[in-house]
Amino acid sequence: MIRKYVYGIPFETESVATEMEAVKGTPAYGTVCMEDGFRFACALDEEDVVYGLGEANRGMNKRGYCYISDCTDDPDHTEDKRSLYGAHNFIVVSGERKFGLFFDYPSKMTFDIGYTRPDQLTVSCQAADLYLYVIDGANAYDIVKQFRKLIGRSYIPPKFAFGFGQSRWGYRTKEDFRKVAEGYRENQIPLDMIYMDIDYMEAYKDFTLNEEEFSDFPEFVREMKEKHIRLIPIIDAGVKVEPGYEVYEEGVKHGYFCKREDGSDFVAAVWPGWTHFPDVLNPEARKWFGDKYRILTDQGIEGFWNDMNEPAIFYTPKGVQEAKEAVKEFFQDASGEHSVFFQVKDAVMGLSNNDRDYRSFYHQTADGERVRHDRVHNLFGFNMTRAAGEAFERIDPDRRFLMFSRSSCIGMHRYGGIWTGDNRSWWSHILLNLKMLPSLNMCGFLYTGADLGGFGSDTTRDLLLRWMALGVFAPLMRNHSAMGTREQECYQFGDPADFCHVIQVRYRLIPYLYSEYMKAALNDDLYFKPTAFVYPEDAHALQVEDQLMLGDEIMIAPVYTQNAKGRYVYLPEEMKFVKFLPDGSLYEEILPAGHHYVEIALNEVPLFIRRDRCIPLAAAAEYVEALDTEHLTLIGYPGAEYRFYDDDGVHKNYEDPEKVRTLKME
Ligand code: MIG
Repeated sequence: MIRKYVYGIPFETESVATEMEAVKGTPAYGTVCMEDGFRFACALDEEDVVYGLGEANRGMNKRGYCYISDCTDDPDHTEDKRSLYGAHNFIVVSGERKFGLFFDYPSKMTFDIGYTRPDQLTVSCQAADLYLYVIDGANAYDIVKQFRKLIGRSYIPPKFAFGFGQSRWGYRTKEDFRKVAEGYRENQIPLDMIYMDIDYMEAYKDFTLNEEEFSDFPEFVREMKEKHIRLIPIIDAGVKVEPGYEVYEEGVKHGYFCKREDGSDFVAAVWPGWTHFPDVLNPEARKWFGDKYRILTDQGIEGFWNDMNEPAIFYTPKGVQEAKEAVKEFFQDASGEHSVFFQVKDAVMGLSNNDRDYRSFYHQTADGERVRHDRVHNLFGFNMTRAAGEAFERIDPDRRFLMFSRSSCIGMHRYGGIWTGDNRSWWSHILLNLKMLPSLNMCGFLYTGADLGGFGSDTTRDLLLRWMALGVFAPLMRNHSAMGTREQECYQFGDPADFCHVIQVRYRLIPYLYSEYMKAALNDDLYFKPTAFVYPEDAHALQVEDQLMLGDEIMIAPVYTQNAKGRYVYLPEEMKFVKFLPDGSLYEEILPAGHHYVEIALNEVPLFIRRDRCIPLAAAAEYVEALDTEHLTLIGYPGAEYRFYDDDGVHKNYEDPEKVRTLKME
């Protein structure tokens, strides 16, 4: 049961896909105060667990910290951070009382979840203009499913997007890409995608190609496709200011860029230097920007990743001016006063992603209203990706395109997935990745994954292997790293056999993973769940933060500690422990419910099959299209049945009942 409340005059975010009448009165469970902005408060019982918030820091249980929905480009995901790239304002309180809350609000919002006071939840924002959805249900899982129905079906990628992808910031030339393709193919390591980061463009101009290298781009795309590898280019939010550059000229001419108060085009520096931001909140501008993706799809490209769309700002002319003055004053000042030093420090350190800049430009919305950016900040990434998603519908309505974004807001889950941004080669980030996955699913984001091996800092062989043994299960499985860090393609660590094995396990599992993804997407269900969602009566399961349920059949429990030879795992029921061994065989052992220590070597991939269930396995292949899904083996409990969904992975006729067949394990 869902109730919708309205406060003030909300901005229509289009996060929710279902029309609903608002009800009068105050929501059960809490109090609303509208004196100074908006504030929802309620008491938390000792036993309450709080789920949700999607792409947020810390645990699956969000209790005990303060989170701020404020899409931010921050590459330091340390434990103290309150904001990451997304704004996912959905939480579920689960204890004696069980209810979900969705705050449909487009700007900065604070979730104090037992932080200021351990027994109090307070959700607040500056403007008392929003919709609040309150969801009652039998349990947390049920509430999440109702919410997912409310916000509309999650994005469905093409099947090739379940293959493995290699990326690195720094690939620039054809030779760079060929080397990666060869590194994988020569070593028989499966691969479906190579990502093109910003250096494929000419001077970081969106929808252009570095002509010297890619004068015959369609030919190069074809060359890679012959190897069964797809190139996936990045698109950044900022459009370079450069007379003669078509995208710039058109945008200026038609008024499609975000504007300053005086009506001039807003200028911010990002990778290309000075840029304008396409006003993706304006439907006409959104259509225009989306249609630009056609420049690349016409050349054979079938997928993209959208970056810098918080939108990230390095600096603005105004910020630079102020910093300059502060620096000048500092050097002229002989007083030795600290205050002058701190002033210059603040002015320089605060140049990037500054609130003042976000307050200095405007969008033109559907109804012709002008709205200041900071009031709708969290909608930018959503609408940039929506621009692409809506364009794909026009380009080829029957075809699926790969699309994922860095910044997001609930609503964007209908148009694309997300990757979780600039993590580090830290062991703690394997665990952060794991904890985020079910929370993201709760908010509609099913096609997600982290940069395996870590984006920033130098990786190590063991870290990459352990992280990949988690990534094997994430719909988006990609190895990506930053310029200047140690090279981390899977063939850079001596004998690649172990990496080859781990990725082969991924491909063997794709029939199952894809089937579970499709069932989750088509039924507004979860692909990843906390164990507590499946075993709500089990007090231990309620506390597990380092294991996940995947689909209806398996549980995963990767190793995330350096030098560990295994790990502790909790089984809420009897399960079959399966390890994929490097020689291609399986280790299988039935373990009773309870706590266990299981040994897992660096080159083994573990999973647990639930009692009386089974999953299909394919023979390994070097790319998704080569997988034989007609001849599958089943592993798990003999006599069990599995409802297997499969389709061509390209088109959208999902509902055809022929696509599901029942497999029975002998
Ligand atoms: O300011 O395009 O998160 O994946 O490699 C950095 C370069 C810009 C940030 C993305 C990262 C990408 C990088 N980008």
